[in-house]
Amino acid sequence: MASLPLLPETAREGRRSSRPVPPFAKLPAWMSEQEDDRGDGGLERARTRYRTIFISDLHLGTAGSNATMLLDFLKRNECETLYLVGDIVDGWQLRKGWYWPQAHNDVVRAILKMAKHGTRVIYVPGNHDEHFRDYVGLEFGGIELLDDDIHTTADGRRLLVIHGDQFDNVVLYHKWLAFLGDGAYTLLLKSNRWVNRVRRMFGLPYWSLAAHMKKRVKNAVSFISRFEEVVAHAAAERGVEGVVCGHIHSAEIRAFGDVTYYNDGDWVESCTALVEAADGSLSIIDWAEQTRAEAMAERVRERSRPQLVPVEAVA
Ligand SMILES: [Mn+2]
Repeated sequence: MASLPLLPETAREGRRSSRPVPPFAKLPAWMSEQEDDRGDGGLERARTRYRTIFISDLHLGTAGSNATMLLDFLKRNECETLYLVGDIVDGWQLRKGWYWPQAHNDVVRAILKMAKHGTRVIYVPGNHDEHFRDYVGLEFGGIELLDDDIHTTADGRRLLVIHGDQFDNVVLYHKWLAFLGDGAYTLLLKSNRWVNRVRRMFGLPYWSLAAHMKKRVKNAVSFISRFEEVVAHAAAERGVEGVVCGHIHSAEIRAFGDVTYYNDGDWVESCTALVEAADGSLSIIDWAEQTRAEAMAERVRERSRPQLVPVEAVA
């Protein structure tokens, strides 16, 4: 049998330039190294570079997680340091029943890939992934696990990075604390973890401040502002200029005296992240809102593009 004729050099070249074969066949196409060289609309695919990105409350392993939206965010943005500020994987939910769609897997792989390609990834576990708290100080696949951390911004401010569940009981018993004093405050801070450890032992679901808040819609606003106050107070006690947390699924930047409170929001109820620019300024990105706005702008551009009339039609 005759061997197949070799392709002429030019034809082979042409093939190669059209679409290189990604080295990781199993990874989603956008995760391949050559993605940006495809030349399909350059600007559209350009990544925004930040100094730091903070995300939390992904709740992977639950149906409520907007993993697809998050994948799009991770694809379009890059950073020197990525902080995972807790409730990344929902261990409490996974215990009840295994729910792990492909998109959730892709998020984990995308983060691991960022770590592999030079992004410093720091994972500060929350209450829904508190099982990881037993491993703080260790490193997995280039991801550092820490109880909390101090991040120094480009303009030299020190920010405490912590999930925020540590303050649940303090928030709840806020009113009484004025009478009970500092000892009670410290005790409440410690008790929260134990309460949930006992609940876990008895197979009870995690007691969630966010869920508690939603049941009392009338009081939700005061709950949120009380949480913000309590966290900012804790940051002031630590002598830092600011605090970055998650937990209550409510993105915010708010000044409390000398301390700035930052909450990076969530990827369940909203699709928000906190980002630090090269100059050290921080802002909240609402990815759902941003993609909506971009889609609208694209539609307007399409409409205003001059219509080409074929020559035959004119004749
Ligand atoms: Mn939480």
